[in-house]
Amino acid sequence: VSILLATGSWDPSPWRERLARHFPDRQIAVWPDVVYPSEVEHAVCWRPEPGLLSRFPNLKAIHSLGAGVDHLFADPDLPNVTIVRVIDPDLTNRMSEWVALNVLLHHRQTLTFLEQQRARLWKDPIGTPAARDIRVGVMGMGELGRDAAWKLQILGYDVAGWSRSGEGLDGMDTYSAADLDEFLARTDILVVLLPLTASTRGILNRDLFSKLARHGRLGGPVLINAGRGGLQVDADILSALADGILMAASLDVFETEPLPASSPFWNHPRVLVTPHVAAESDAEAVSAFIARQIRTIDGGGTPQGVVDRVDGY
Ligand code: NDP
Ligand code: OXD
Repeated sequence: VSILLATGSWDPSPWRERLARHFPDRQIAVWPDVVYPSEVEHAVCWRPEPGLLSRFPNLKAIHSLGAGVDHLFADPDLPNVTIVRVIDPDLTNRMSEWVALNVLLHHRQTLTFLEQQRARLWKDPIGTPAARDIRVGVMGMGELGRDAAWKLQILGYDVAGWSRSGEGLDGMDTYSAADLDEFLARTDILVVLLPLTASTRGILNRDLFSKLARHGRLGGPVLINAGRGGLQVDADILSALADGILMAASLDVFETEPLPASSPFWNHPRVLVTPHVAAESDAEAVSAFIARQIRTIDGGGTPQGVVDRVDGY
């Protein structure tokens, strides 16, 4: 029985090594070196090429190497089998680190201080507001959003969430999809941890930015997106930054990845760019998670992280 490994542009070696350790009795077939397609029961993938997964007639499950599954739904021939995504404390902690770093970065005006440092400029105190006076809004209160929101609350921020159902964390205001405008109106720093689906594509646009709080303590709203590039309209972020609808942004994801060298984001003084590394999939932790789900499925049980094909996340 084999496990197919198709890692797109990622190096397959660390994944093959870990999966082989978890399943010494199984063949780990690294695409395109698959000898017997009919033996493949599990596919472990990151951005597999469209049409690839339909070639395995006995496939039981597709395992995403990350938390997101939009890369799988991009395949029009995706077989109708169980889809499993990563839910793991290692990944969650990494994302919360990136979110906390970026909320603190904008709250503590680090982009301005970097400019001043480069200019050898020492200025007197500027009246930094307290964390409790900064309203952070977390869009997407799933596995990642809830952990980040909770950690931001511990840092002292005034945190609220937004999710489709309105479910979030006990003791924290969470707005439902219908209350988006109300959520935006109380938000100084918008943290986005949504999945990319038909209903979230392009949601981060000029109209949405213009509904963020206008009189917060930071002097203007800040966008922090580590969800997916397809959630945002890059050109709208740039124009909103140009006319003050947004004051600054931290972006880990972009409409086109890798971000083209010609993108104005690269040297924008009010934007921090990271290359889709907010929460990297650690081969050790993520392989262990996937191995557990493979064993559960093979034993007839229900794995963790099953994706709803209709909702797309
Ligand atoms: P979850 O599925 O656990 O959570 C998704 C959240 O988004 C839920 O709260 C859900 O609402 C909400 N949501 C979905 N659709 C809508 C909608 N139409 N309107 C309002 N809310 C909506 O996902 P995770 O937290 O595990 O991951 C989120 C995303 O983070 C991933 O899909 C991936 O794209 C991205 N990611 C990025 C990484 C990076 O390095 N940049 C790394 C890992 C993940 P409800 O609770 O009501 O279902
Ligand atoms: C993920 C990612 O979805 O790395 O896990 O983007």
